[in-house]
Amino acid sequence: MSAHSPEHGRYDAIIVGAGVGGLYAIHRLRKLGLSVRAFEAGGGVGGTWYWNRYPGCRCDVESLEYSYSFSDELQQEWRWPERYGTQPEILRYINHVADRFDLRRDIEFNTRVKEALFDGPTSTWTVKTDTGKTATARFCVMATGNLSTPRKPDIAGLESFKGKWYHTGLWPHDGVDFTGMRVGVVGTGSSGVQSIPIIAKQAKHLYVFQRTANFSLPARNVPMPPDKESAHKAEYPARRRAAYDTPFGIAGYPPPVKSALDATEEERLKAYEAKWAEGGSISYLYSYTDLLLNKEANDTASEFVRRKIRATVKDPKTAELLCPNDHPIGTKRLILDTDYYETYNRDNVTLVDIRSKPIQEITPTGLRIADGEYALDAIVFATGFDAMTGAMKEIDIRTDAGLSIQAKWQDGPRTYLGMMIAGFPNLFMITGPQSPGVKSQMILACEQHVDWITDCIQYLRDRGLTCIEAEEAAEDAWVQHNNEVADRTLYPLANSWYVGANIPGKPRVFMPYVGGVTAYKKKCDEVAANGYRGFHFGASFKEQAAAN
Ligand code: N01
Repeated sequence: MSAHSPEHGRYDAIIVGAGVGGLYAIHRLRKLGLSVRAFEAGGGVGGTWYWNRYPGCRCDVESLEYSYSFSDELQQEWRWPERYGTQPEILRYINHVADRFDLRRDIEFNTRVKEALFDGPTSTWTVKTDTGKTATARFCVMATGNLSTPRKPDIAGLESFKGKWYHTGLWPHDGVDFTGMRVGVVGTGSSGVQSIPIIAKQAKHLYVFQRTANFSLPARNVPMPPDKESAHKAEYPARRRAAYDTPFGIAGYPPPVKSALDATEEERLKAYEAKWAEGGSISYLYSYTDLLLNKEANDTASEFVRRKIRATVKDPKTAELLCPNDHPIGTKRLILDTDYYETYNRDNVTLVDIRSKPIQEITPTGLRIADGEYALDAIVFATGFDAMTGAMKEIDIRTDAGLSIQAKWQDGPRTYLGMMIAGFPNLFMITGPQSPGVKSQMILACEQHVDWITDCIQYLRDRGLTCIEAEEAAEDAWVQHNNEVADRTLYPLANSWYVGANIPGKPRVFMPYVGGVTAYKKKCDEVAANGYRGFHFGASFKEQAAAN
């Protein structure tokens, strides 16, 4: 079969996904002289920003930070119109990057990878797509994203509903006009909280079905101040480097210096008030050193936000329902909003508590909970994703030694550095589980992984090596380290998607690395500098064991 034939292509590297990570992987690996092919399920580039087009969708990291750093010309020339990028603006930027670096010619759109099989003797991966194509490559890079497998809840009767229903993560491209409709939103995570104020302005009546209240802070979005932009751009390279020396991969926030418990009540209120006025989640969590480590310290920050909710929402019963009380602030993704709590003061918005009265069924005309039926014309599921492992497990990833990702990860993900998996040679993940990815600035995280992967492939090529695989012992130690680091924090206390709590039956394992970007990058760099310590070159361990 000839190379690049439509039925079966042979490449040096296959990349699964053309979001932020996949695009940069195309760019870097191509520069290394590799032939690459990317498969993308969507009809365009952008990954999460391609799919999540719900009203109000906006990044919660400031746009001057949430952008690629690999091209100084790009970061100098691109103009971000607002403090936080909207979904359309970010997608426009990603499309610009794809065009500017001529990335599209190596991408097959509307093509979902269904299977990936590793062949030990030839050290190659063969992938099969839902369009009937196969492709073979030495390396396979999974740029499949962490929040890319939308989950609508299994509520009885949905198929009988006569109105329209939507998932925020699969939003129609031409938008939805809710004018004059009775709309139900199920879910109050970031997607719900961002979309609710906009939908409320359109709908005749909006019912928000809340199971768990979440903490949200005001984003304080503004048009980009020209002086802020020019000051940032004047020191862009230094700021990008500085970002790696921060826990969340975002520079510009002075690190906290003392415990919340060493401050007086008055000092704390002043500090929290200033952060509340400034807007932004990192800033708030940076108020004190121990907000994510000590429950008593955290209580002070959590209670401050609860007081703000009570002061904002006029109906005391609604305000109390909106006050989170089952997790410390910051242990679930801290949300940034525009007018979220204020929205509950509108006459056309009703908060419905489905914790005490769970949803029973969806009927042809609405949604029934324990105390009656709510008549609806449309339902929006802002119910989240099978996070971090969902996209990988949707693909049938196997080796000829009989391993499958489904079996290997049945009790939770196991990786070395969140980039490779013992037993799966030459398979790289961009921002995989047990890396800081979702707990950091995602574009920085993608760039760091792609740079590391590119250097690793260069190392192999320079030495005529064809295969690299994580050692089981190194993986075990990394998984243990991840758990120990997480257990020293308050994160495991929350029923979050970080532990898979939103998916019934998913093993409860804390998945992101929360030891901070600085420590993580240092570890990755040390591993590479020491000849890829913890990795084995050559045939798969399993095959070697079988041969001996
Ligand atoms: O999803 P979520 P999301 N019945 O999982 C509820 C990123 N993001 O799409 O908490 C009733 O956070 C569920 O209730 P509970 C960001 O990292 C970023 O909002 O499980 N309710 C919860 O309220 C974020 O964290 C941005 O009790 C059900 C909600 O649905 C991540 O994506 C914007 C239910 C799901 O919340 C995911 O956010 C958007 C059921 N059966 C997203 N099942 C920005 O950059 C679930 N729920 C700003």
